[in-house]
Amino acid sequence: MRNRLVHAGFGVLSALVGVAAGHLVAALTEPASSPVLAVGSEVIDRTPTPVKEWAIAQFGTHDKTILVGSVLLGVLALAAVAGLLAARRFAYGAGVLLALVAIPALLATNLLPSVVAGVAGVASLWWLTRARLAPAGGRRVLLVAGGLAIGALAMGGAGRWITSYRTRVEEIDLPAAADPAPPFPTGLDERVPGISSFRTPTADFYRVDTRLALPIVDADGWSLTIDGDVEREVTFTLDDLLAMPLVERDITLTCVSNEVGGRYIGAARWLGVRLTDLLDLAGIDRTSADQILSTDVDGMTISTPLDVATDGRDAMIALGMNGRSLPREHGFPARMVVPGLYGFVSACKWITRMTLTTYAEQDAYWTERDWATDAPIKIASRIDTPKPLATVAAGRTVIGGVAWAQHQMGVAKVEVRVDGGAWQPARLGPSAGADYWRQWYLPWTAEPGQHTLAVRTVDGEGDVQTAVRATPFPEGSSGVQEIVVNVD
Ligand SMILES: Nc1nc2c(c(=O)[nH]1)N[C@H]1C(S)=C(S)[C@@H](COP(=O)(O)O)O[C@H]1N2
Ligand SMILES: [Mo]
Repeated sequence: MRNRLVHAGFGVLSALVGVAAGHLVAALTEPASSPVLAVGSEVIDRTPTPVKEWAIAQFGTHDKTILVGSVLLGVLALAAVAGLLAARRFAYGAGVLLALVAIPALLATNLLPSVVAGVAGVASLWWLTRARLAPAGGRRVLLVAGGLAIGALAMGGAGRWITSYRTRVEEIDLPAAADPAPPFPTGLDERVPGISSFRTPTADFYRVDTRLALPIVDADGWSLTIDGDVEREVTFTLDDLLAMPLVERDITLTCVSNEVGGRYIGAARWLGVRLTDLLDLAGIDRTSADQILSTDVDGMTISTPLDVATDGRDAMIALGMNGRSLPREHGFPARMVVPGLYGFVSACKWITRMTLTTYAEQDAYWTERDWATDAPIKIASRIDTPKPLATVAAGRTVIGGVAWAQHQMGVAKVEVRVDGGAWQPARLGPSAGADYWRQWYLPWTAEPGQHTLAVRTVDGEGDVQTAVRATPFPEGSSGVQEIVVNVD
């Protein structure tokens, strides 16, 4: 038994050395080709939509960590088997390890990290197995295993450090906007403790990416091309875009995967080039094209309805976010932003190409997965304070949160219901435009006991947020958020 455990351990340690070596080589070449990340990305792409929805609902923003962890656990389990087989005949164990790295080798765009992982894994296994057979094997094994463990830690750590160094924020000098946003009003941040900041700090802005590794985009080598159904194909460098008149707008971005009361929403000040200024330079044919198919530097695609993007709203190719250049996480150096449309049909990050085409001709990433193609953001509202199931001191307190009705003339009214009573009008924070969310609060004298709080919003056209529940798939969640709080 003990013998078997030792050999299983050899397999696990060898795999860890291989994974770490692969990660280091990927960090130096192409981070997304790190063997575990390459497999993880493929799992994401192949996961059926309902399972993905479930994972997002269960694990929220930790879904990626859980996914990578599961892939790693699976690899280590098979590596333990490889270790056991190697004890019988080395070639069998080595074969299993090589079969394991064959998967990322086939998936990743760069072979090298997987090849190095395979070589490092097999070499480690061979070394460990040989050490055990040597006279006074026990001590040799300990030495070799210790050395390999330290090597794996060092390589993994170096890989992480190099990747974060290479993906660090690169500041570009942003010119002032030719068409600036109005002065940003002071929100309720100070007055209502626990409410969402009127402007989401960039570091707290939600993130949704299909890839596990951030792409490394070199600002100097980057360009944006408009092609497809256009009079002339045009390509812009970053300097070309920076030389054009820039607009600055306050826009609230929302993810279609946001559940009622969820956190996949953020509000920022964006600086960029008007989308129509760019499309005009290419000359678009509205009689044929009906979608803009955006492609990012990794080949990920997002479709946007052409008529919506060009109906006069402030759609832009954004280069700046909250007064600085876009961070890597949010699409450096450029992304699309279209007020009123969920991110998955508009907000392409790391954008490098916009192809004018039709929905009949070409499918984007989420269209292939049966999500809606035209997906306006639904009117919604969220209670930030008190938190669900919180215990609140009896007496005077405040219920507060945010509400959004992007582009539908904005939020006109927010109403709160306590214990199923009448809808009471909440007080609204300042407006930063119809494309931006609005903070709200309602002073409340809380009586001891358990209470149910609900919120809904009414947009500028008089449309009331529906109570009818819908899941995020396929075109966004709906329903009224209801929370229970205890008052002491
Ligand atoms: N290239 C690329 N662009 C993308 C995505 C992505 O996975 N890859 N996710 C989209 C989705 S679903 C949303 S909601 C927004 C999120 O933008 P954020 O991560 O900056 O908040 O980006 C969109 N743009
Ligand atoms: Mo999204």
